[in-house]
Amino acid sequence: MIRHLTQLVLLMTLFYSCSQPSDSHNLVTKEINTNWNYRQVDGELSGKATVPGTIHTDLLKEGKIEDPFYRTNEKEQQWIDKEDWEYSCTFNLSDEEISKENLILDFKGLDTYADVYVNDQLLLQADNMFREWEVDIREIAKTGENQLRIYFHSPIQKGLELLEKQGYGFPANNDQSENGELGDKKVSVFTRKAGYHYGWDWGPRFVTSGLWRPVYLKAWDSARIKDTYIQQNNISEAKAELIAAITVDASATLSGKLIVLDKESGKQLAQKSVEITSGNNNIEIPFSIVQPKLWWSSGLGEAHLYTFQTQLVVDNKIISNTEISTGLRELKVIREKDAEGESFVFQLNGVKVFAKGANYIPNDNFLPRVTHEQYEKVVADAVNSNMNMLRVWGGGIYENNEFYDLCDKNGIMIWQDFMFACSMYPGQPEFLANIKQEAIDNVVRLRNHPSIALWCGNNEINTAWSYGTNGGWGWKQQYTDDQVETLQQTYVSIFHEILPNVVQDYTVNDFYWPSSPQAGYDVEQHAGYESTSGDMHYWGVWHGLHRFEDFEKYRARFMSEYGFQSFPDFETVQTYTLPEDYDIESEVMAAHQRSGIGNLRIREYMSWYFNIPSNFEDELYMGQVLQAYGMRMGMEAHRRAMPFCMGTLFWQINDCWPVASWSSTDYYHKWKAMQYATKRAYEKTILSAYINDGAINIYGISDELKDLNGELKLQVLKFDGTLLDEKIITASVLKNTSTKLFESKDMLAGWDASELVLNMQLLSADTLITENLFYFVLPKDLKLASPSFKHQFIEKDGKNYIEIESDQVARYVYLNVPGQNEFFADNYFDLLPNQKRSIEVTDFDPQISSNIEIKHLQMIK
Ligand code: BMA
Repeated sequence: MIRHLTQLVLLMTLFYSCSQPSDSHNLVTKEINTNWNYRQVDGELSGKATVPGTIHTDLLKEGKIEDPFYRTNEKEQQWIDKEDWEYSCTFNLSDEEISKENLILDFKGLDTYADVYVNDQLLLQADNMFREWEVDIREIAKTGENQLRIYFHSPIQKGLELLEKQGYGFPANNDQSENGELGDKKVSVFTRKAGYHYGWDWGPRFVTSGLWRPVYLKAWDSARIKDTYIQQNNISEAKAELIAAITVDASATLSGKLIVLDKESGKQLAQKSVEITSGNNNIEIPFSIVQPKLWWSSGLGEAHLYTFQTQLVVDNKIISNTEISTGLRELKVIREKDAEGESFVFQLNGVKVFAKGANYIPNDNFLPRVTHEQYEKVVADAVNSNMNMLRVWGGGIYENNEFYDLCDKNGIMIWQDFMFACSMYPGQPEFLANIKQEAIDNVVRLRNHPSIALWCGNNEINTAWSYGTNGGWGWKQQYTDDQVETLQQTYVSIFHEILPNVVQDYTVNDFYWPSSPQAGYDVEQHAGYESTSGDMHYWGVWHGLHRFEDFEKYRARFMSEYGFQSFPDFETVQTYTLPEDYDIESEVMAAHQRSGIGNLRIREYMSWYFNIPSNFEDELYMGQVLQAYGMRMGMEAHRRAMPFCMGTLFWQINDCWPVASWSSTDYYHKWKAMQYATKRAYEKTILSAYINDGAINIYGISDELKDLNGELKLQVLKFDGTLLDEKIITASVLKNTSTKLFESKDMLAGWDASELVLNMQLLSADTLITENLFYFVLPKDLKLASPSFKHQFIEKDGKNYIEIESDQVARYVYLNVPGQNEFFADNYFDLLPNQKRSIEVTDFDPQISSNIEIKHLQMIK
């Protein structure tokens, strides 16, 4: 029997390998990225260009402008976006390439009004940075040298023409037209280009031009697989029912077969004979995988990816193939009526997931210079601080594929906005058609990514316009009734027709949400701070001058934005300042603080909770401590509100230049105090306390899928470590929710609250699961003594650590090595007396022991 089986396997292998089609390498692809030059159309400037790139970075590289981010250089560089620029290069075509039936140039991204000429013939007039353009050059191209020339019209001049044609402007609060020397002429809305290029309340104004994504030359015969979409129709642990929806683009009729393979096992999953006709052919091939490995978000399980290969085989030759990596999962947004309103919760493979994360903006004003390492860093920062979701916000870009690949691989779910934010838009048919094509291009490009959890129409426009009422941000007051009607109609067309239709037509089961925030799907369902359905942007803290304690009151079903600013640390500040600028109110510091109320707010809140230091460096430190303190209260309040609230995404994880902003990591991806606070607040299981009506309430919050039965240990300590009281209570922390474990009005038994800290520990079978500290009074009212520290660096198993201890409670202990890159796995932490802490140090340099600085709250005057 065994012998027979072996023979059979052998025979099958033989048959399989005999019938294996050979790869005919039909498609030739090459990137056109060398020998580029730029030229100022009405001026003298010209030189070598980098593609992908921008005019600003080309001018910088050639020394024709200074570093745009340094001091107030931005001001002097506003002329660049008023100019037309021409980019050109030559590329060679071989006899083989020229003899192919199909020859195209594939522009992955042109920023933005770009007239494309090949051998002096105009082939394309692009007008949307977010679209991909393919141009047929078959008739124009020749063997040997060919010329490619791209004329970029000034986006500002184009915008001004469009504004004039329109006759009236549109609201665009963040468009810094004044800084762009355009007075109140806000032209950003007329151009399909990243909104933040025109400035934002955390970003400078650099309206770029250039080839911001690569250009490819592609040549092939007869047919190519243009696109493969792995449709996930029914996914369970038992079975994944899938369809490979394949688009074949053919220049002639042909007979062949399409094959779908699993790359890892080499196993053929499906095959279909096909009769291809000239043009686009859409072919669906159903297949299934029994007991698939599912894709899970970070914290819940492995983010397993399958790689599916598709092959178009004609005459036993593979003439075209594709490779798609995707994760198999069922991901839904559950909106169900309940006693309090309507839920808003992501459900992954049947598990309701509390979303922990942040909003994400582009990593640079000059997009093409963002490196793969930087993308890796942001996603790693998210994972390492226990996040499972990022929101790609609508004033930036539909990110590069590599960003989503990293999110797929690391289990970071993506809330994906379409690129519309805080503005109203023109509604001419050609503008709407452009938007529709932009949506199709990006939905088709991104739909195989398992990380995409939701598509959202826009950022805050529903709230700002406040459809049908006079509320919102007061935008309507400047318009006649007819204009209001027109603007509203355009809003409905884009966000309630065009975009949801594209999501519906081009994806299977993807969820679309018209605007963030909204209380419901309908256009009239505006979100307010009292909403008990939909998502919420809670800006009472910061804009509304609410106290941090108010995070407890405004408990959203899904908190998709809230935030508080801080300055970057001193070393980052030094990258854009001179010593004479070291004052929060100096011209240079003010140029790197784009929120009009920014410094005022920071200082006001600082005076409520901490002290305002007199020294510049200390103020930077204190600003970060303040942000971490307040935002941690927010994160914990949202998690305590589980399962009513099922998500918290703070504003914002990153920066696009060095600036004071709401970010938790700065432009150089350095962790601010808040990122460390996030890591703690987003741990799988936490203890969290707050005072309500004079009573301390302690909660156990868990993202685990199993209940935990353990003990809650509560120690009331004096700052020198004296133990005043200890309680050990049995505690059941229920799975995937928040459980109140303890409440008491007389915990302090007459002691002075300003001299005490509560050490809370959750233990299970004597193992410490999690711990947290709680102080009974505001930080500024604590009677902290001056601690002395002992520290040493040790090496263990090839890793470096700092061991540190203190003789008194020390708050917000900040370890820093000026001018060096050490990363401390924990920082801005509190130390209890005589509790040795061991913290891993990466990028360790032995020199650091002599240079290390230790800062803490008590030493700041
Ligand atoms: C949010 C965002 C951004 C802005 C931030 C801070 O509403 O959507 O528009 O940068 O507030 O004001």
